[in-house]
Amino acid sequence: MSFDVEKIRADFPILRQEIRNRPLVYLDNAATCQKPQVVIDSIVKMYSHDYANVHRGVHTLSERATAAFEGAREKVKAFINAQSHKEIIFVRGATEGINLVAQTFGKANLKAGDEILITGMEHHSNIVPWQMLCEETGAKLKVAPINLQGELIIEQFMALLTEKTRLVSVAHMSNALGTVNPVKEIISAAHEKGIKVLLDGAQAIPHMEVNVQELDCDFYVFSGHKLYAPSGIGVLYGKQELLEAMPPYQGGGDMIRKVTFEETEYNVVPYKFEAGTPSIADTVALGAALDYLSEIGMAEIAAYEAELLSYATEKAKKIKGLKIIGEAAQKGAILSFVLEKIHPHDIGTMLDSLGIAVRAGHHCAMPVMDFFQVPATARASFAMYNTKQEIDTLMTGINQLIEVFG
Ligand code: 7TS
Repeated sequence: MSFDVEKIRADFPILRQEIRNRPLVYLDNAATCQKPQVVIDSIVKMYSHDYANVHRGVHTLSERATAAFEGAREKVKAFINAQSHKEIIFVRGATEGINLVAQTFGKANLKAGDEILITGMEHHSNIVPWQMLCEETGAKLKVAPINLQGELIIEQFMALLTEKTRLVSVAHMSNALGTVNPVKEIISAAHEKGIKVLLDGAQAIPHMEVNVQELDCDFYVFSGHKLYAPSGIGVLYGKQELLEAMPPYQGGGDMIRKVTFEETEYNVVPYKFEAGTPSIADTVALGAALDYLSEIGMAEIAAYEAELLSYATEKAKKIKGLKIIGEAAQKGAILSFVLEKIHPHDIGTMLDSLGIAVRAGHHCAMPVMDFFQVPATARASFAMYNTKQEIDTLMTGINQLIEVFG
C-alpha cells in the first residue's frame, strides 16, 4: 500500500479542529499521540456489547470479553514477533513495565556490589526504578555517557560492561533527543558476558518495526498511548524462561492458582504478573491499534517519518538563533531545540497561540538537560499523520516569535 497521509489524517477525528481559530497542528506525539476512529470504535463496541470481567465468568459476556482480551495478547505477540503469548504481560505502560522488572528480576538477581548499566539519555522512568532497587539491594547504578550529538559513546558503554554488571537497561530511542541507540550491538556485547538487557521501547515502537526475536533483547517495554492506543495499557515483553524464574510483582486475583491462608500457588506466566482486573477495553483497543498500524505498515510509517524529520531539520537549521538539541546520525522523528533569548516555556505558550502543540520542558530527562546545559527544550515530535505543511506552519511560527521577542 502506498502511504497516503491525507487518508490517515481522516481517520483521526481530533485533528479536525481549530485551536485559537487556527487548524490544530499537533506536534506533541512523543508525550502521547492521538487515536484513530478504529480505536475509539473498539472502546465503544466493548462497552456497548461485549463488556464483562475476564478469566472468570462462564457466562457469554465474560467469554466474549476474555476472547477479545486474549486476542489482543496474540496481536501484540505478532506485532513484536514474540515466540509465545506467554511472553506478553499487560501493564499500565512503560513505567510500570520497568518497575516490574526492577522489583522482580532485580530483587531476585541483584545483590550489594552488582551493577546496573544505563545511558546518559534515559527518561526518568528508566532511572528512578533502578535507583530505588539500588537503595534496596546495595547494587550500583552506572551511566554510560553521551556526546554532544546526543549519541551514546559506545566505547565507554562497552568499558562499563563488566563482570559486576547484572542488567543493562537502555532506551531504544530517546524521548528528549530522538537518538536511536545501536541496540543490537549493545545486546550482543551484553550477552557475550551473560548480562540481560531491557529495552525501553516507549519512543521507538511507534516509529519502526520492532522484532524482539531478531533483537534478542531479554525484556522490552512500551506504552499503548504513544502507539495510537489508549492510555492505561502497555506491554512488558520478557523471554519466557526469565519470566518463569521471576517472582511475582503484585499479589491479588488472577495471578494465583490456589490460595489458602497458609500458602499461595502462583498462576503460570503471563498471568502470574497480572494481578487484579486489568484495563479490559483499553487492552482490546490496543489490539485494534496494532491491526490499524499493521495495515499501513511500520516500514512505510518509518520511511514517511524519516522524510518529515529531514525536512524539519533542514528548515530548522536555516533559522538563525535556533539550536537543535540532539543531532545523532541515527534519529527518530523528534526535533528538540532552543532559541536564543526565548525560554522554551515561552516558545510553547506562543506556539499554542498559533494552534501549534509542542512540548516545552525537561521531558522527564533532567540529566539530558544538565548535559546540554539548558533548563529545558522545546520539542516538536512527529507522528505518521503530520505533514510537511504543518512543519512549514511550525517554522513560520518560530520565525514570528524570533521577530517579535528574539
Ligand atoms: N520511556 C521513554 C523513553 C519515554 O519517552 C517515556 C514517556 C516513558 C518511558 C514513560 O512512559 P509512560 O507511558 O509509562 O509514562 N515520555 C514522555 C515524554 O517524552 N513526554 O511525556 C512523556
